Amino acid sequence: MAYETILSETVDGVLTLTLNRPDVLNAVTDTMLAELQDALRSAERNAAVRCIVLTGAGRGFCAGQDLNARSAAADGRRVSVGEHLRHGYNPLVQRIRGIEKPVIAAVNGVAAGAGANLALACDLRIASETASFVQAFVKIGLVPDSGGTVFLPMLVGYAKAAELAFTGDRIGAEESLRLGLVNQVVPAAALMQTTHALATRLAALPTRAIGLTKRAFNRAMMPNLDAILDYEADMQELASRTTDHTEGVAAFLEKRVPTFTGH
Ligand code: T3D
Repeated sequence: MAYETILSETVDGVLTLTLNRPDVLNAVTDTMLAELQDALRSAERNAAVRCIVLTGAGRGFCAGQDLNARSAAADGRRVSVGEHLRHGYNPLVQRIRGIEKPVIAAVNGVAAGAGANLALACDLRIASETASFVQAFVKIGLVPDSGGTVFLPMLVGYAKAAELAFTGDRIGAEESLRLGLVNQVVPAAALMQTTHALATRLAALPTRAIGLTKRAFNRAMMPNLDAILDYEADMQELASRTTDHTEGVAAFLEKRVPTFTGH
C-alpha cells in the first residue's frame, strides 16, 4: 500500500513511521489512521521488523484529530464521534499495545489530544527538548480518548492526570521527564540518532521475550483496556453533543478565544 500521510522506512530491523502532515502539526485524518493500521499490521507479521519508532515530520509530533476534517460517512452523513473512535483510534491504540515488539515514540514537538495519547500508548518515549504534551481535549469540550484515561494516570498518578486533563495545560519536555511521562529528553538534533540507537539495541535483543514481557505488562497494568476504550468512546459521544464542543471547535478554527457556558 502506497502511503499519503505517513512515511515508512525499515533500517537494521527498526521500522520508523513518520506522521507526515507537517503544515498542520501532523493532525490525524481517516487516511492517516488507516495507513498507520496498515503499516503496523504489516510490521506485526514481518519477522524482519523487531522494533518500531513513531515520530512526526516538521515541528510537531501530532496535533490529534484534524479539526478541519471531521469524519463523514461515504454517503456524506456525519459519523458520530463515538463511532469514529471505535473504528479509527481505538483499533490503532489496541494495535500499538497488542503488537509484541517494542514501540518507541520519538516525540519531536507538540503532542496534543489523541496525538499525545498515541505517544503514551507506546512502550517508551524519547522527547526532544522541543517536545510538549497537551491534553487538548477540554479546550474543545471533549474528554481524553485513545486510552488517555488509563495511560495518563498510570504514568503520572491521578492528581496530576486530572490537573492536565481538566486544564488542558501544555507541559514541556523537562516537566514531562520529571512527571515520568517520558523516558529521556535529548537535544532536538540528537533525537532520531538517540532513538535509533535504542531501537537497534532493542531490535537485537530476544524479540519473543520482549513481546511476552509486553503482553504480561498489558495484563498487569491495563487488563481492561478494551472496555476502557469503549467507555471513552461513550463519554466522547456525550461530550461531542454539547454546545461547548461546537464552540470550542469553532473558536479553534476561527483562531479566537472560546466562550464556554457549561452546556
Ligand atoms: O472524531 C473525533 O473528533 C474524536 C477524536 C478526537 C481526538 C482528538 O485528538 S480531539 C483534540 C484535537 N486536537 C486539538 O484540539 C489540538 C488543536 N491544536 C492546538 O491546540 C494547537 O495547534 C497546538 C497546541 C497543538 C500547537 O499550538 P501552536 O501554537 O504551536 O501551533 P498552531 O499555530 O496552533 O498550529 C499550527 C498550524 O497547525 C495551524 O495552521 P495555520 O494557522 O498555520 O494554517 C493550526 O490551525 C494547525 N493545526 C494544529 N492543530 C490542528 C491543526 N489543524 C487541524 N487540526 C488540528 N488538530
